Amino acid sequence: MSRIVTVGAAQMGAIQRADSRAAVVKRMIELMRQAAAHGCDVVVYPELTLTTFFPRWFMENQDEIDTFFEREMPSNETAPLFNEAARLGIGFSFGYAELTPEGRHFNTSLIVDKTGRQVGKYRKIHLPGHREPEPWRAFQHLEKRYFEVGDLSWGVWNAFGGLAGMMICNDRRWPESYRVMGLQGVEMIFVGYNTPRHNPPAPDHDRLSEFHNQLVLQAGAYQNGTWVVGVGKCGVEEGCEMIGATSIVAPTGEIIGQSLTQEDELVIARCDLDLTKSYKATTFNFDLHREPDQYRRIVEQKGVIRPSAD
Ligand code: CDT
Repeated sequence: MSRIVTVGAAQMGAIQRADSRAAVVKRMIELMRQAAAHGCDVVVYPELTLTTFFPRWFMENQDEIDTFFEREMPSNETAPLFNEAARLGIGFSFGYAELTPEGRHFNTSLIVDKTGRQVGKYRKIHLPGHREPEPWRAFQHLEKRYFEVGDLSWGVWNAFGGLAGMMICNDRRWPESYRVMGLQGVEMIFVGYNTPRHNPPAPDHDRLSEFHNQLVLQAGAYQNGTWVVGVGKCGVEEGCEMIGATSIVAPTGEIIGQSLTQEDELVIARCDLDLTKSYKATTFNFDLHREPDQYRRIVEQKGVIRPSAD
């Protein structure tokens, strides 16, 4: 038996601060049309797709910060994307900065099914970077300042004939993100990212940026018997270089599709959701082989031991 979902991973090249939402949505629609022409069921876009990666800039004026946030979804500016998807009969997932009616700020992503229904929402939990500006950096990473920690945990939803879930960028480096969805039987995880090549606090990691991206996507897929679709916003955005390496990873842990450029590029793969079954039923049969009592026991006895600062 097979349950094929054809996925289009819609990598996006740089989006500058001066680029309008309308211009970005136009690029997204172009990739969506390519995906539909190739028979894709779903097209997946990066984290914070609609704007430049604004946490690289320190802004004090909340009105200015809020210009990067969406108060409603769809809005007048994003409606053309939703309308085109409905016309094409294609699902999609993308990230955006969400400002709720209560004034809360989240780094959010959505799954919209082929009928245009918003089936799933996720708010980023692992917010990297720092809260206070660090003037020594050429580029800030102020996610902790501009967003609240997501309050929805990691759900999974019936979509595209299987169980789909989401995480956002830095979440992919943490095994807990995959495992919480793995414990709910997830079969396909969508993860958009904006990953600068240069990591100011640890520049010795820079040469490993793509390797670490692949490492976590592949390990997360294999260890949870799930497909993982990792989609980057990349290229040189306002002088800041970000990695591409958009990848579609099978439950085997193998990368079966990967981008070749640092620009808008669609990576397509036919993904059989039934390939998840043998991993979930054997090596990673959680009911049979996980030992949560033992995981907890030593931590409860000793507490969490943190490395010293030096
Ligand atoms: N957007 C985002 O979460 N970016 C972070 C950069 C951290 S630097 C290691 C990421 O994990 O890719």
